[in-house]
Amino acid sequence: MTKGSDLLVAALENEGVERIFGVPGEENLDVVDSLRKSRIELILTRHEQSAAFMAATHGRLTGRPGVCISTLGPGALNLVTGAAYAHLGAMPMILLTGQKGIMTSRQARFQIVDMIATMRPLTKSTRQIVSTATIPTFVRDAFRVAMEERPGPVHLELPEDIAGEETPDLPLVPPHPIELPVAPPAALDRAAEMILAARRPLVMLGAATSRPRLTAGLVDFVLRTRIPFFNTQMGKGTVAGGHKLYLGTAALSERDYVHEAIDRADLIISIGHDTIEKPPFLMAPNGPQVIHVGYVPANVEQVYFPHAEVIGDVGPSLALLADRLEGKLRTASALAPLREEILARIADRATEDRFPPTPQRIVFDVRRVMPADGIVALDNGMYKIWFARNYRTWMPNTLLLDNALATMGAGLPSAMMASILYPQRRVMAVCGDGGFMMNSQELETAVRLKLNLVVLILEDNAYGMIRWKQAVDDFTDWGLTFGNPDFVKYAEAYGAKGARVATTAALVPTLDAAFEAGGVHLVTVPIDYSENTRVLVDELRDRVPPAARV
Ligand SMILES: Cc1ncc(C[n+]2csc(CCOP(=O)(O)OP(=O)(O)O)c2C)c(N)n1
Ligand SMILES: [Mg+2]
Repeated sequence: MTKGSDLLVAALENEGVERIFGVPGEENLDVVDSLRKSRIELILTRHEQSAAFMAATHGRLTGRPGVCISTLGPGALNLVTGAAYAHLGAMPMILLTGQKGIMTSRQARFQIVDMIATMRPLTKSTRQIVSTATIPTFVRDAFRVAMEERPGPVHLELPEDIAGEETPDLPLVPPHPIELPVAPPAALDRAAEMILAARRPLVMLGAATSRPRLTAGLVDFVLRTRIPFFNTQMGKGTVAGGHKLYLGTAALSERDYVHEAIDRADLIISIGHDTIEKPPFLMAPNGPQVIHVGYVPANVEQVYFPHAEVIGDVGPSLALLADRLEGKLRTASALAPLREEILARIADRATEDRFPPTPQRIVFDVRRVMPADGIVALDNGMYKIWFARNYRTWMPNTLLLDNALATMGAGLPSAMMASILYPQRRVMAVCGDGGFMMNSQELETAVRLKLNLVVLILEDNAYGMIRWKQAVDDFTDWGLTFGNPDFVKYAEAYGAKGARVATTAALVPTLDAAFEAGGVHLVTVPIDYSENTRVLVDELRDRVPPAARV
């Protein structure tokens, strides 16, 4: 005989789970005891929200769900932002929460929140386990649903009495590999015909192209067709940003230099676009034709309504599409000549010496200290636009940013997850002074886990992005500034190392030294945000779309 929690933990082991992140409560104590006897590591965090961000990032980087755990009510409610982060961002994750016993009610309604109802709009599936007999199938199904396209979070609630209930050893359900169907020939023929008829085709790589299973298929498609490409923020890195056909990243929805190419295209092959992202461009009735290539059909939006779709396993479907196109595309590179100018404009002021440094300079310097496989995880703030726009990626999933929920507070936990998964690679979290403080308590977790991690804090003593929007919309500058702790002492109080960058020239050596030394480092640098308005408003306002120019 075993008990419910033993069965749950055995079912998690059966799925290959290696670690669980979270903060247990008394309702999880049976599960904690079962974990103690298992191969699974329990990684305590200092807030449930970070546990969920870490588990979601595990899903994003590996394609296998990360697992997080909390108690009932208050703990479970702390997971909800992480659930939404994974749900909007399409990251496979399992959320396990406790609950009071369901067969008796000895504590009346103390701490009870209806978490099944709470999680319903935030997950792909949410279920209470009401009998030990269902644990093997519920767990297997949870992993299947979480990983299946479009991936996302699944919630399981295990009440205390079911966790502790004696049960015979029940057989587990073995996982099996999943092959997805490829797009049907009729859809491929239709798409090929449209592409062959286009005079100025363009490829867009969207969020779903970051799925770990897809990378090779994308590179092949780009190399075989030689159509220039750009990417959305979350599609960054899927084909190397240094590639001769890379035209840039759509960090804004319009007017940026990359839109020079988008506005001129007569056909966009939109691969893996997920409209959960802030629009990379705005479709209009007289604009380019759009072919949506995806695992799942496109959502139809006011700003995205594709004219044709190629739905199926994206890599193999693209190979079949390339078979129909290779060698027949006479105008494939029509837009490629725009590349030099777009990239030169974007790189403007990247090497300027002024102090505090410009965002462009910070992005440039971070790129210098990160090897090709180094991972930068961004929190949310003004600098995200600059990194999306200016940071060139050479490998998939090396710039982790959230352009879906776009929540503050995820930068440090997602960097920690990357550092756990890839201990040999350089990992840096880049955070604003606002977003960093939303989960800064995890510095303790990072130090305890002996991670190698550099956290770069961009200090403007403000919720800078909102302050900028306030100025752009002609509101009075009011109500969005704050004071900061002494970040160097703050790091030291956690047993991490702290450094303050006092000259622009010191940024690269300080970051390099931090990586060389290993361990957890916090580096703080002030940032000159006057560039936000100078470039993103004034300079781009004058960039008239080419259609209006002729
Ligand atoms: C959890 C959460 N709260 C509020 C916001 C709205 N918001 C977006 S950016 C931002 C300011 C971020 O400030 P900071 O982290 O200091 O970065 P900065 O823009 O100053 O570089 C705010 C409040 C959000 N996206 N997420
Ligand atoms: Mg700030």
